[in-house]
Amino acid sequence: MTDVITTPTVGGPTLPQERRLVTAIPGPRSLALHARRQAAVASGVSSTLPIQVVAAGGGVLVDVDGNSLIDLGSGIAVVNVGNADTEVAAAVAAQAAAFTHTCFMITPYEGYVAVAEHLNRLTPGDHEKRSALFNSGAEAVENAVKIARHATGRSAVVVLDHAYHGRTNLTMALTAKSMPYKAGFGPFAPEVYRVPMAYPYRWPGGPDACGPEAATQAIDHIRTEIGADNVAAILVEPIQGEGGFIVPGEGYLPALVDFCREHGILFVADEIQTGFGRTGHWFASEHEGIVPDLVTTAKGIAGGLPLAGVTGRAALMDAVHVGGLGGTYGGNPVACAAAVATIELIERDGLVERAATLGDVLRARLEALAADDPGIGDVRGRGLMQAIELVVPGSTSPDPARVRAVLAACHAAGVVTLGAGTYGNVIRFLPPLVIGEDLLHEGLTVVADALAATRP
Ligand code: PLZ
Repeated sequence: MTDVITTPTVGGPTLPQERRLVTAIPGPRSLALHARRQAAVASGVSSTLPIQVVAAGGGVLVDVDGNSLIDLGSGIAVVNVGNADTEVAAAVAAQAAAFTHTCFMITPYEGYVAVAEHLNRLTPGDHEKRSALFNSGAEAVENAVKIARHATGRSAVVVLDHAYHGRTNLTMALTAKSMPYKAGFGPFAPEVYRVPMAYPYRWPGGPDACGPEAATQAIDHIRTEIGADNVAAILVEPIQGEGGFIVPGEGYLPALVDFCREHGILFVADEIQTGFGRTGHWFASEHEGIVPDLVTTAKGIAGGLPLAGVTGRAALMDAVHVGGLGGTYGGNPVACAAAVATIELIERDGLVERAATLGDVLRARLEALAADDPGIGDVRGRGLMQAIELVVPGSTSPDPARVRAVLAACHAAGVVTLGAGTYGNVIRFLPPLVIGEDLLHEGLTVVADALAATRP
């Protein structure tokens, strides 16, 4: 035990929007808490940057030593509306003062219904929809698979190379990458099949051929080795997240959608990382005009509170028998109050449009960096979901060591940046949609300096 005191501090948008370092990162109080944490918390739960946060808001995180860091990660695409937003915090406080839990399966309440109405309205397509709420992204994905299997009477689920869908047993099976997500945790759920993803930067035939060729390979694999009639659903991230912010080659997703329609297969979009304005549309499927049969949501839905959803065609969602879906906490009233406030804020403040315009700023900076750095092999993404892929110059060999060095330098300089990618060689940028443009530029200048200092 140490004597570190972590008195809560008021966060939210009124926190000074500045990078301010008063100690080394992490500072002495953070390190003391980190030592406590190591003695108390299982080491399998990792932390990218062990500063201990006491307040956050807008585009900054403030730690226990008084440092203010620029947030280019949003807690992995969660606090799209900014941390501890005033209206979200007020909605949470009001709901917590009224009631915190009844269990929607026992005695329901309006907040759950209101979130379902918002999801039905905002997800792609104007067909009749229904929603069900859960606690985490993985739980939403599991339920989408349950619904798809029930509605189709089929069992096979098709997922893509580089996919990430969660850490529960079924979602580990759906996730592609072994280390750290799956290694040693098997056996995994059966009836999960993986097909090629259209990864333009790494496609042997080049980025232009990527979409059609990958679709042909995927469809051929389904026809010959799985059997289209056995497939309940094809599950995709419309832009892959943990896999490295891979935007599928043009034509790939529409070809899969057509194939699904032809064979009675459900097309399920996992919009957990891409949703709620992140990519410059409410949902990333919209960039390609895709209308999924089912959509999973989480992360950005509730301003930081745990909430997730499955939204889909009414006939599919209602195919499940009464009592077949649920869970003690799914659609918790406090989380629902946060979600209603979050969604209203995104709409009222035009944050979807802001993600698009600020995304152009971010993209221009990253392309300028790539123009004179032969170790940046690719710049990609949409809106405020962009990334750079680092490679050994003159090749496409991944350079994860440089990514680790760049991230460490950014962290030391007070900028929270995240890695990603099957090969660990991607740096991803996910700032809150409300971040000030100046602060975004300052954060990116720190990234630029870190890249310059590590140039191969
Ligand atoms: N689907 C597309 O991005 C969560 C996971 C980080 P949960 N991504 C961040 C980690 O290392 O655990 C994610 C996602 C997509 C599903 C999930 C799972 O969402 O809320 O983490 O369960």
